[in-house]
Amino acid sequence: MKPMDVETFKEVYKKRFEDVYAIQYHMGSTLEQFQVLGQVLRGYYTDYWIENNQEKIDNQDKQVYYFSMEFLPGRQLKTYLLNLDVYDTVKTGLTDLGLDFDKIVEAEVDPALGNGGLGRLASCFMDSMASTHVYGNGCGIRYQYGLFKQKFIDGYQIELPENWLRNPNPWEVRKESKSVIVRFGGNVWLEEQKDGKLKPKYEHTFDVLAVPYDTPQIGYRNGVVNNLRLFSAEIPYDEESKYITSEQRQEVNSITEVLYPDDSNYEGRLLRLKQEYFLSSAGIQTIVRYFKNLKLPWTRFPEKVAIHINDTHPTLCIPELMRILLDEEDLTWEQAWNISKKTFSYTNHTILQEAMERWPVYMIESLIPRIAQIIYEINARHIRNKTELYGSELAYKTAPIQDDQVLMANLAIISSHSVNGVAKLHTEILERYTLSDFKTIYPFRFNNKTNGVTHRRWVQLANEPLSQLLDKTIGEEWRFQPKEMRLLRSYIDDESVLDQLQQVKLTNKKRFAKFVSEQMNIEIDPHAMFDVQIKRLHAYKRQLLQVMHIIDRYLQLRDNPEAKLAKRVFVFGAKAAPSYYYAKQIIKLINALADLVNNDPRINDMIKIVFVENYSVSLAELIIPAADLSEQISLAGKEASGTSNMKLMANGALTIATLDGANVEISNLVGPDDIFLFGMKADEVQVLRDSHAYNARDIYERDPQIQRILNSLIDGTIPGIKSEGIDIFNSLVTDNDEYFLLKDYHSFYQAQMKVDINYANKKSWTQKSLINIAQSGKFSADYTILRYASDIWNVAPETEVLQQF
Ligand code: AZC
Repeated sequence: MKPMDVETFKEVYKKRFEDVYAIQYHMGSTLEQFQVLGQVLRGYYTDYWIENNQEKIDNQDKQVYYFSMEFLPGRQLKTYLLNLDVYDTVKTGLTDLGLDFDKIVEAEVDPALGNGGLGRLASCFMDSMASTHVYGNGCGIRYQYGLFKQKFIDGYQIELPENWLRNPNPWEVRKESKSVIVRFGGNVWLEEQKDGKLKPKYEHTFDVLAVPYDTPQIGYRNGVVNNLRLFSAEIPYDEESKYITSEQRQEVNSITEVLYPDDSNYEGRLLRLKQEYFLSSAGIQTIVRYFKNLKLPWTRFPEKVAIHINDTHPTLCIPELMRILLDEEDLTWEQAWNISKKTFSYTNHTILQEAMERWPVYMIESLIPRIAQIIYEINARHIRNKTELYGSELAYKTAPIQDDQVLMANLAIISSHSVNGVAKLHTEILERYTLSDFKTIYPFRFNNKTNGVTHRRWVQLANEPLSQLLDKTIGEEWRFQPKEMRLLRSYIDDESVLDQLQQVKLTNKKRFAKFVSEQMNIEIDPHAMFDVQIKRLHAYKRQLLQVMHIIDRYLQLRDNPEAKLAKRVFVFGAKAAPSYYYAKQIIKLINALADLVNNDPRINDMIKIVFVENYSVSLAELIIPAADLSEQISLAGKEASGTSNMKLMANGALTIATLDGANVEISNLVGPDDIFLFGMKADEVQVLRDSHAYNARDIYERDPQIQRILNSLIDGTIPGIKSEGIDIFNSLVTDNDEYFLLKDYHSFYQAQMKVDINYANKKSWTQKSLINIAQSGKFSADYTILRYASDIWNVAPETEVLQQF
């Protein structure tokens, strides 16, 4: 890449500032300073971007299209600077100019175009594809409002709109000329053509223009620039007159107005279905247009294009491609089906039944009638073929249409060539239980791809002190090859490295403590253990188990302020889906408990609770480097993988965990001494559930420790909670504790006591922390992407690049 020196940067920056704002640069606001920096950088990378796009066409390299309804990119500025290798130049330049680099960084909005793990994974993957030379194109929706902004009022979660586009976004490029029309509703029928072929005819359709906005995805110091394409719904220009009423205009705009704020429950809502088809159709049309430019026969489509479906949300891509191949390109069903099957692959991210998407057939029929016809045909052919081979029972059980509903996972599985889970245990559960019928029919279709995270964002940028220590200790190769972090292992007895590692942690904890003091008015001691649980609020993730533990400690300390317990700061970050009443009650409970505990002089500051408002990628970047303990305590068998577990580990936090999701792999990597495991295993949970022998009330009645904790929910110990305490109590005792908190509590408590004892020994704790950091490189999303590339997409980059990894 062409080098950029500090002096030139300063000149360019000053000049650009004056051109844009007609004032001197130091008179501008930080927002203006950020905007100009964005423009300067754009001038720097667009050459590569143009070159890359041209190369794609010239070389006809196979393209991967990653369809996701969610991307959670976080702020882009630092990633661009790092990956373009101009981080130091720009930082020094701006500082020389008397500007505040950190403030400028913070002026960028953090686009919350995702709910949680799935969206963040998509963004890590975008970064990794570019960095490993995989030609990957993200396809998503440019929601005008991202995930709601969370506020706590009187301890309750309130949702406010998140207008992330209120300021111009310097990275995106509107590509109006690449817009396509997406057709909804109306009537469709098949009409015989002169040549005897049947072609669909449409009337009274509702047409929407899908306008792409492209954002570059820059590889790490390698000159690669990929593309993230987000579509926005607009009124077609030449159809302006057709949309006369304001309701109709609103109907168009609403399609990409807001991200659906849920990560688990998909009750049938028309708007969400519209969004799914909008993305699928716009994306597929764009791909088809690209392929047609290559002037190759259709049979070669799968050689040039791989389409990945991130969870079932974009599954309508499949019938949409079929529609185009059949209706517009005149292929036969068999030809179209063959092409389509070789092209699509699908990742499953959950086994929670309530999160498995189902759409009533009538909704699909009225919203996208031609697509409904194609799904019927896929269904009919599946049943016919599979009945012949496997008998009708299996054929019907795996069919995409059941009980007048379209089961999106079934549609995705039967129409793809690859189905993967996101951690070893998750894939095993899919194969053995959730999707076992499919496994019988398609034994080779399933594979595992354990999730990963990008160390560029989560270590290099979020944790500069640690990165510098790594450079100094093991050299810089880890920045390209995160696996090389394993070299740190040999410093396990090096007092100086251990001391420095402690200093790094302390620095990060002080930074977070400052934020907490300034923003939340809570004083926390950076020498206390920072015990962190950051993830969406969901019953299966069991934030409530941690709440029980905190109440337990609090009551012990109140009885005996001298009790031998470690001083801890409990950090929570979590949003609850607005309609998820129980999760919102738990939020209120945590806030009420925080009020009580943080202000009770009797316990001597031995416990503080910090529940950060509006948890986001940016907050994660602040919290994770400061964490000592990572809480990964979901009921075994429920968390598909988890990714905060990997980020926290990479930043030297020790994990307390059930053997769930990727925790299993973390545990195997670090060994039993460097992780705190507890609780039932997934198969034990299964046996207990199947036996119907679980009796939570019985545990409550016989177990004084648990009884005392639970009573505090209903006896006024925690002021401020009213019905919440009673409802939560009932969920555990009366409604038999669906997620087995009471069953796992003692084992959890003992593990927490072991954590306390271990934390008291600074040296051995730091050694464990060092092991965790050293082993975390294996969870680099770069490796995960290379496995997708070679096993699923068949686009393994040149051997030269592979050897690097
Ligand atoms: C999440 C899973 O719950 C989590 O375990 C996994 O690590 C992550 O996907 C990435 O694979 N699922 C979601 O976030 N799901 C949705 C619909 O948001």
